[in-house]
Amino acid sequence: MDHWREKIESARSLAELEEIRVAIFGKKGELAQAFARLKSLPPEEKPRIAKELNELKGDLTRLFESKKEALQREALQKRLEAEAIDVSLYSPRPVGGALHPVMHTMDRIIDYFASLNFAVENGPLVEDEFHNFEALNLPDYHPARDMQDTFYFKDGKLLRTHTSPVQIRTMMRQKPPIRMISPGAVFRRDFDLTHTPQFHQVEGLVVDEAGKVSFTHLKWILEDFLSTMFGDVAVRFRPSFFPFTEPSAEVDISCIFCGGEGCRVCSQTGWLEVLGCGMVDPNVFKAVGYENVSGYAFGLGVERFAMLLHRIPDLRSLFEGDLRLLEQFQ
Ligand code: 2NM
Repeated sequence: MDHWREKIESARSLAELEEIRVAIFGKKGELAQAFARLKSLPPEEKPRIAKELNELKGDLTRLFESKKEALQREALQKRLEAEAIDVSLYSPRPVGGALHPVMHTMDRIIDYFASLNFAVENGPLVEDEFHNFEALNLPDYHPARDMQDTFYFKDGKLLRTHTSPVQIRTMMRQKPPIRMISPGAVFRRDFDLTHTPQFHQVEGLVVDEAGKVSFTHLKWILEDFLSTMFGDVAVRFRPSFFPFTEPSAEVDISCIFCGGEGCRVCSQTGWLEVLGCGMVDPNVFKAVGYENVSGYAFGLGVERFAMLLHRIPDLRSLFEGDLRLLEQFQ
């Protein structure tokens, strides 16, 4: 029966060993056949041969188990070698992320006002007519409330068209003095070369007892803000109109592309419009229940600031998510 031992010893793989196991130990295997032949032996020989067969079966089983273990160890070793990773090999670094230029610009604007103790306030993107329009002295016949300009929901709610409702909510929640900005996304039904349906604003508001806040303060802070953002530029205030401020002004800086000489970007005027502002209209204070106060407010578009600061010529490139643009702001 030594050929069984040799067979087990000779197995070169677990698959081969399994075939041998079936041939020796299987239901119709050689051991089973040998046990079956016991029946035809003379009775006086049966016990001895049966004992020998049982001992042989035990020996072969032990041999089989140790061969199996050895082959398993070998297979594991082979696999470890095949799948080994050399962690000391060179690998290119993954590309790092970067802030989108609009968010980077927003952060710079927030940093300026936060350094002057302005609180940074947030509010809902889905607003109602009261906070987005009525309280801001935009009566219901005002063209800004038209379906053409505003995204309305079926229930009469709307996507805020500016961040001013955050000022309204802050004033209704707190008492003066107030010194705040509201950065965030706003939405308008407008999509062409110079408009996107979603863009970002930062608006600011300062309110204190009547007489304590004047247009002079507004002029100072916006001039300081604009020279912090754009460096050495001239700043000019032009009379304008907004429903929520009186008096109102639009603010220009001298063109940062031509230095005021006149070029394509500034339409040969030498000036770039960057801000709107004014003294808060008494009707706004009435709507939030404030009496005997005065205040100033201002608002700006973050995309426009980002385009000027980074000299990005096409507004749409800010919204396309093209990695070739974003990689330039690592
Ligand atoms: C602007 C221009 C002028 C403004 C007014 C208010 C509020 F709610 F306090 F009345 N918030 N923002 C404002 C004023 C915004 O953006 C061009």
